[in-house]
Amino acid sequence: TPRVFSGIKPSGGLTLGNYLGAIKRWVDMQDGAMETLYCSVDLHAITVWQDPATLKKGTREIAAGMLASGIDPETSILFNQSQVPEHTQLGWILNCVARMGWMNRMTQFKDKAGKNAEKVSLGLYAYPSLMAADILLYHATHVPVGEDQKQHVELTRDIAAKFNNDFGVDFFPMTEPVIEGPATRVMNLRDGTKKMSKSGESDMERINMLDDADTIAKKFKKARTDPEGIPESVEGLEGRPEAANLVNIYAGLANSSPQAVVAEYAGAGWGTFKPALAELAVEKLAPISDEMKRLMDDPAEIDRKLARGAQRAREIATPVLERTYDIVGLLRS
Ligand code: AQP
Repeated sequence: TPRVFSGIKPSGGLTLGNYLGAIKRWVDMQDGAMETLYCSVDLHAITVWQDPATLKKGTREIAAGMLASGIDPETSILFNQSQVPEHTQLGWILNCVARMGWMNRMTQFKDKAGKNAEKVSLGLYAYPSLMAADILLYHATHVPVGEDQKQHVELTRDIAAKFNNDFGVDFFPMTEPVIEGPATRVMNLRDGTKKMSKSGESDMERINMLDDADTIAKKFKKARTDPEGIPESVEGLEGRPEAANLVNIYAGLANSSPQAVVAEYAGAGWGTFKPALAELAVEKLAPISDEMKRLMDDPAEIDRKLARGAQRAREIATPVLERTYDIVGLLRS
């Protein structure tokens, strides 16, 4: 059965990048024919230091963000990773399948570790193998992700193929990354060559889902651009990462395409485009952030929904883990 899995790390507040690159597309997929599982991946968040109280709050914020954006916890299975212990159990087995050489090629690790590779946690290095377990535990066939995660989904396929080959089984599927739409890579507002991240240094470089209307307007106003305005056609955005980013964000929010946005604003200066973008962003995000705040006022209710989601996730995960243990030769009591 085709099945969708995806997750977000509670390593900070949700950003517009998470919304356009992930959650908004998850909502669309939920209404299709495939079964959908969406997850807050707290075990990935702790690969770098997290303040414990902030982590709990962040996990609930992600759940609230998904619910407020339209993830229906009856249609989709919405849960938090550490509440389904099978993720770590399968993760260990896959650690023993994945090769050091494969992990060494992960560009996200290189970016995050930088010159400090000796000082980062072992978990940060192994994280793509736990991500493979997240996906394969549900035999997920499709993983909607942003461009930045493509390499990790490819690694998941390599791990699945090696497992199947080593044990002579046809057990784990070859998962497809699903990367589509105009905003699969939302960039940093101050530097269009870097992606917009939850944990980036300055708050001015990202739009947070909980930002108010004035903050959103201020951040777009101060966003870096170049002296040229909106070109006559999308070709005119080449080599202009900041300009392309703002056009892509507009297209993502408007359910439109960069071509259509450029056609509408051809020749306009940033003084026209940026306020229009801010207005569109507020129109789309304010209802979501209002609903998020309302949901976060009742953490016990979020926890109940997550507990129910974990229970449903385990119904799928338990038999897959049992079978994996059996294939590997691990005794079960
Ligand atoms: N800037 C982005 N543009 C498009 N998609 C994005 N995603 C994240 N940032 C962008 C997508 O959101 C999903 C969840 O990502 P994540 O939070 O689990 O991990 P991340 O990509 O490492 O996110 P951050 O915001 O950069 O977190 P930090 O700063 O803590 O490392 C994924 O599908 C991702 O593609």
